[in-house]
Amino acid sequence: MFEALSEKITGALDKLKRKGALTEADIKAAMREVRLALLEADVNYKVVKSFVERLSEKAMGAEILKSLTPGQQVVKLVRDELVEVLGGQKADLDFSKRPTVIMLVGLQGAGKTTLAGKLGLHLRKNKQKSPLLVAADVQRPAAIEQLKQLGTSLDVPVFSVEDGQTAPPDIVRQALDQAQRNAHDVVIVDTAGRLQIDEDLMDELVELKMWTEPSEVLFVADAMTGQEAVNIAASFHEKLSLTGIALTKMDGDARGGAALSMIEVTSVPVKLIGVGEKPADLEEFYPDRLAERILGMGDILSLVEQAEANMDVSAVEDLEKKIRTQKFTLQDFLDQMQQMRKLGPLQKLIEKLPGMGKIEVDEKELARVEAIIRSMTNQERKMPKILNASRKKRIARGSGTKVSDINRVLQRFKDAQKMMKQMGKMKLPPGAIPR
Ligand SMILES: Nc1nc2c(ncn2[C@@H]2O[C@H](COP(=O)(O)OP(=O)(O)OP(=O)(O)O)[C@@H](O)[C@H]2O)c(=O)[nH]1
Ligand SMILES: [Mg+2]
Repeated sequence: MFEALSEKITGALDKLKRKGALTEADIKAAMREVRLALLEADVNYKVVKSFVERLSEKAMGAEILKSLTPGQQVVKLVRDELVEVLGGQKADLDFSKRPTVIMLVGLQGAGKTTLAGKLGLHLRKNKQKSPLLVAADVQRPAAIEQLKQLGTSLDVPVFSVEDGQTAPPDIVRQALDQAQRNAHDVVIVDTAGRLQIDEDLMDELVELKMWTEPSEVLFVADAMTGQEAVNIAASFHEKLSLTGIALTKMDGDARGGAALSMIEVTSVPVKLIGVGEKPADLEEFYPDRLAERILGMGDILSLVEQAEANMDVSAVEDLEKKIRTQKFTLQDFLDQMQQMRKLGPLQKLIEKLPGMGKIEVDEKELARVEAIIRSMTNQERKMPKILNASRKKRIARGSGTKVSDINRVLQRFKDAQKMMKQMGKMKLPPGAIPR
């Protein structure tokens, strides 16, 4: 997602960065490329127009052109303007009411039910909440079963009524009683989707909203849909006064423009993003991080959060200590690789690292590295210096590789060590966003 956009925009801006001094013509040329990149990414043309106009005006300012680093300044402007288009500040879910009712609405197949499960898991695991999922999609019999199975596998309780006649508002009312009895502080309501937005569906949702007074009405939108998503979002918003958007399938290869346009057109903030089919593939949405990801500045913080949620925390702390004290060994390298595997496909992780968006992960190569380290003795893992020619030959035999492969791994490890030394010296206050 956003890869093509990211590539084009960074291309245009890199040209600016390389130049010492900038002329108005340089900026105009860059703005033209930014404009094209956005249009090609399927961003609504009106949104593009106002975006580029705002940007050009600021970029042409005398202080930018005369500054010592005009290219950098323009990049910062683009970043700031992108953050604005993406909603500006991060918008949190509102948990002030108890129970907090979160209603999920949207078109058929948008990912509502999946999101209900993901959100339930996220709130239980990371926010110390006690969520209750409610199956208020009575259109499809299979829908209730889908949510029940999801809830069971995630250890999040599901409320349902399967008599085939109770209407969604009644179901939700009963669910709220249940929530009260069982001390659930969040109630997540999964509603029925439709292929087309029809009056009946809307009326049902409006009624449901009236009865349940939800804290959040989240429009679940498939990021892969094109321009028409903008109008659909607008009409849902008109009827239901949405409080947020949840963009799903952000892991797909959509161009991303519809997502950008939806935010700008409805002014409803994106609060959550779905980045895969698995229950853990949910992230809170940070406009600044996505803007920086689009501009190739990486998304280290989401990565760190994802890592913290999935990794063994003591192992991470341990690793951090080793990095700081520079005692990182090949054994740690191996342990770290195993921890990384727990985070899922490496490609996804790598894409979040600054400047690494284009690197392809070679899983075979990783397996080779692992095999090589496994063929070393403990002492060798701690002190790779002792690896002489005969030891290397033994390891090559043991791991089914060549001595040149081993040298390459050792060189990489040295590079990693060097990088870690530098990281160890960096001092960032916790939670600081590197700009
Ligand atoms: N790749 C990917 N697939 C997703 C994501 N979220 C949902 N899906 C898939 O999208 C399909 C539809 O998801 P559902 O959650 O059933 O959609 P829904 O909105 O509840 O659909 P209806 O109940 O029929 O209206 C499923 O195959 C999901 O696995 C996501 O973030 N990434
Ligand atoms: Mg569903």
